Amino acid sequence: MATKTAQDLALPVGVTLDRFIMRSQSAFPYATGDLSQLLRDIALAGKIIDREVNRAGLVDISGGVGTSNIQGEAQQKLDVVANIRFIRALKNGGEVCAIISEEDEEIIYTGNDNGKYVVAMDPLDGSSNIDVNVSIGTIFSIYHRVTPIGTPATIEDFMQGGRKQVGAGYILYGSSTILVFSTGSGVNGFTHEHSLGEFILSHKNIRCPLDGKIYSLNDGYYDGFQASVQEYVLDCRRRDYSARYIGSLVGDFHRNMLKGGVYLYPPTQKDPNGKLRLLYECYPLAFLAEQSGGRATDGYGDILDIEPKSLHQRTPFYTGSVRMVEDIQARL
Ligand code: AHM
Ligand code: MG
Repeated sequence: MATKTAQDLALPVGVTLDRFIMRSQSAFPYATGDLSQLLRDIALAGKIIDREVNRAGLVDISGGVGTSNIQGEAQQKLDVVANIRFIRALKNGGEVCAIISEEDEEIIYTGNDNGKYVVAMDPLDGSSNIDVNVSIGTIFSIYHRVTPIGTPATIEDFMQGGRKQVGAGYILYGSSTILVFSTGSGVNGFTHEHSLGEFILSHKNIRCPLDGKIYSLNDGYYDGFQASVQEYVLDCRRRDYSARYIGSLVGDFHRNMLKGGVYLYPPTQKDPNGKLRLLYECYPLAFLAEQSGGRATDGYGDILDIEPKSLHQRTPFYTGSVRMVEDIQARL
């Protein structure tokens, strides 16, 4: 267990996100206050989506909207709503010049060419769980733009590679709503206190256990996995590991980061590059994995070292406790 520093002990019980950001601002990269404001904007978007998610069963906003996203998957109404809300919050916030989203093929320009940041996001991940009251999540990744301020952003701003992220995180809409993020000095989680309308620091300096006994993958694809992955799954069974798979990446990742475990989305016969998207699913979670002492690989090297080639590219993904990820990687 991490030893408490004098600064830890000085923190009052119930630190709000705002206060935490204010206190740690000097530790942020590009500590000008803009990134702090951007995190506040993301938190606000999270609260708005949280409200929509909680109302989903009450008003007729869940269910397919009849369109499909660029990957050809049925788009749920709530995905569309979350996408619109998130984009609007970032536009209004003014810190972001451009966004890429799982729900949009092209770069979205916010109209704020003076914004210093670009954001890659999956506004509502876990689409198969939206309609059935199971945890879903928002994932985000933040870069400092590389193109000149005052000009329109370009694809170059999004093609910097995972190690250039200045912040990343997710909001998990589960049994409670939690915002988890890192700006490069550890990972912290803030639980939404609905009655106060505030995110309160609830998971300080999250550390992913070095080893674990939980494995998370879609066992239904077993026959389509390569032999080494099949062998790993058999070993997990022999070792009496627990199989836990929600089918919402954020939920599976969150549990494994807290309890120790590994999440796997290997190549399958159907999806030879895996299913998950590098820029707005794997990079941000890999950033959090490393920041919490865990690991994330595509089976060969660190996810954060993969050179991006296109906005919506996919990659195999193995992430969680270091020893478990290394065990898999050694077999591939
Ligand atoms: P989505 O972006 O359409 O929601 O897909 C991503 C989700 C992940 O949250 C989850 O881990 C995975 O897809 C589940 O896929 P599968 O149903 O193939 O196991
Ligand atoms: Mg997704």
